[in-house]
Amino acid sequence: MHYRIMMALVMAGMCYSSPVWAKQAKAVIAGTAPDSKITGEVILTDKDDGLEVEATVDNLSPGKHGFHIHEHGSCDEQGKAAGGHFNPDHAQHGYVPKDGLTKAHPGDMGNLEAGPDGKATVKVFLKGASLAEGHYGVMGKAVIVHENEDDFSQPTGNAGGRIGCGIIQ
Ligand SMILES: [Cu+2]
Repeated sequence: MHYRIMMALVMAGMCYSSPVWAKQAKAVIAGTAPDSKITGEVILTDKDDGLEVEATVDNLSPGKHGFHIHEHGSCDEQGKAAGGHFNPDHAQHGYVPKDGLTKAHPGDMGNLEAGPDGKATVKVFLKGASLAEGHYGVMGKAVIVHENEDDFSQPTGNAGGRIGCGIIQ
């Protein structure tokens, strides 16, 4: 009898501790132009207080490229179908690690900076963002790599066209 109660508690504990959402997601980045050689991978890992993002993108032009999460999960029309920045609070544009969610959009990840070899890697923490469903949930949305540098001007950083795109899944 005691054994049965114990097993029931163990089973309940296992169910309770299993998250209903994925702890990790990935966006595979591809160039939006037909002849683009841009490729990349963005790994998003859910932490207690936010989302850790690690990205590697290849075959960029050297220099800085704006890097954001946009609101729609589509890369059609050379990335335009991804819509504007994911911005559930109608906040101003910024950089999450510096500005937080009151002065930045949840997916404002700043810039990727490619070296002379065209390779860029970045690790950024998006405090408050999550893979879980909810106000700051980013699952199914698009990661966009821009043509130009995000200069953090309003409303979206003046980063130009959308040269790379991938959907968070
Ligand atoms: Cu953008």
